[in-house]
Amino acid sequence: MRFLVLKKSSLIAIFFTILIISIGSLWAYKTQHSYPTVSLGNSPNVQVIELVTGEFKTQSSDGKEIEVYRWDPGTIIVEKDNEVQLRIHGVNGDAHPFYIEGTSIKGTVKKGKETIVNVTFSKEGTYRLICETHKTMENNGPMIGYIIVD
Ligand SMILES: [Cu+2]
Repeated sequence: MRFLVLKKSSLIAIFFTILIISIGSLWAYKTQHSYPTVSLGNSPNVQVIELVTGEFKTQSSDGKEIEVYRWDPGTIIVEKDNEVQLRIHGVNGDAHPFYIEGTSIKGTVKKGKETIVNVTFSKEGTYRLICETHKTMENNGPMIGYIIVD
């Protein structure tokens, strides 16, 4: 009969190696099930996205004021066929009447108020969230956000 003889220090090293691998696997498994980029509402199936209306302001070299309103974040990514809730907080600008291109969704975001939009996209693509008041550079825009449905 043959015996495998191990030193005590080898046994300790093997034990710690197994322990570190176990902790690593557990950590990898847990992070796989977390959602770091979106907040989830009451229902785990609803993708809740918080947006604000922002503003950039500066002066050109000849002293002219340049101003642009923006949706922030300017680009969001959502899942196809998934219920999405946009919570848009009005910060800069009094009112932003908007629509989402390719859908029947319309609304207005007012300063100090929250506008909630529930939407489910059944087709993949890039949809534009457009403010009707600030559509172009001449009108303190383009206040256009991009919704990527994947
Ligand atoms: Cu606007």
